[in-house]
Amino acid sequence: MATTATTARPSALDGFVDLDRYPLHYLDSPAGERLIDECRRQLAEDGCVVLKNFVPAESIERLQFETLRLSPRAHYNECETNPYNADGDPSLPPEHPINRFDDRTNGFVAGDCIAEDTVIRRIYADEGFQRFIARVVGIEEIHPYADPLADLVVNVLREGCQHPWHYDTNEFIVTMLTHKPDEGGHFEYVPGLRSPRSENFEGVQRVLDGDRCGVKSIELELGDLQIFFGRYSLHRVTPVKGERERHSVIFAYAERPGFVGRPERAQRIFGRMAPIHERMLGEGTQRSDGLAD
Ligand SMILES: O=C(O)CCC(=O)C(=O)O
Ligand SMILES: [Fe+2]
Repeated sequence: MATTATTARPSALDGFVDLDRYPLHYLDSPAGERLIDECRRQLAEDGCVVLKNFVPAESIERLQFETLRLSPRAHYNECETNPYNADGDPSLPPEHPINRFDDRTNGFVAGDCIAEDTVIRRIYADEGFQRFIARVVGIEEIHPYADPLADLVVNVLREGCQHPWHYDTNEFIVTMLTHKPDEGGHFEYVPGLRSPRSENFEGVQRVLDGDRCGVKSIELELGDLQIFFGRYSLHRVTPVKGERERHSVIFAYAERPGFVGRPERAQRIFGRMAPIHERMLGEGTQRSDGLAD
């Protein structure tokens, strides 16, 4: 039988992504347009979209095995952070969100440990996937990082690890759960709690004090792809309990080609630098987009 335009598939993702449900390489087809519209609608509505079973059942075992094998290489860093990943302010009262610090201890496996032929790197490198993400988040183009450590990362939460309530520095984050803990490790968020016009410190304080009203919790399954606008939606991952770790893959992209994170950040997150970071240190180069983090 002759292959038609919509059934011909680029081989790199074949079987690793449900391309019937998520036609990444036919975004201009009616099904592709519908998918993008629906994702954009959900993102506009509450800053989060989850593509269920993005990696189909037939590849879940392989996916899970990939990060299980990598997880012993995680570098753990311990820190106390407030929701803004910033310093406290002694002129404000202790209950103010800026002065509310909580433990953020978790592990990261750097991108240079993740081989080309893994499912996760195939997805990361795929141009159809990149175009899809760009369309969904409303950016003309996105580019893989030129940072060999921070481009594709496995975040490992072992027992007791969490991401406390915070806002992200990045506009959007693309993640995939690849290993589930026995208990805990739930992703929770409060859609649109702040805006470019208002920090809404009172609202943040209420959430930190345990107010659950407005908190959404999503039940992620292995192979679900999550796209999240974390700059305005306060969010956390609850502490992991039990021996089974929580693994999630972070697919990091930038609006411009050539992005490399700051050397100090590489040292803190991964416990080491790549040669490009060493060169940046030598040359006194700051982060390529001029942002603080
Ligand atoms: O792993 C996740 O699901 C999200 C973690 C997170 O919020 C972050 O890395 O900023
Ligand atoms: Fe975050």
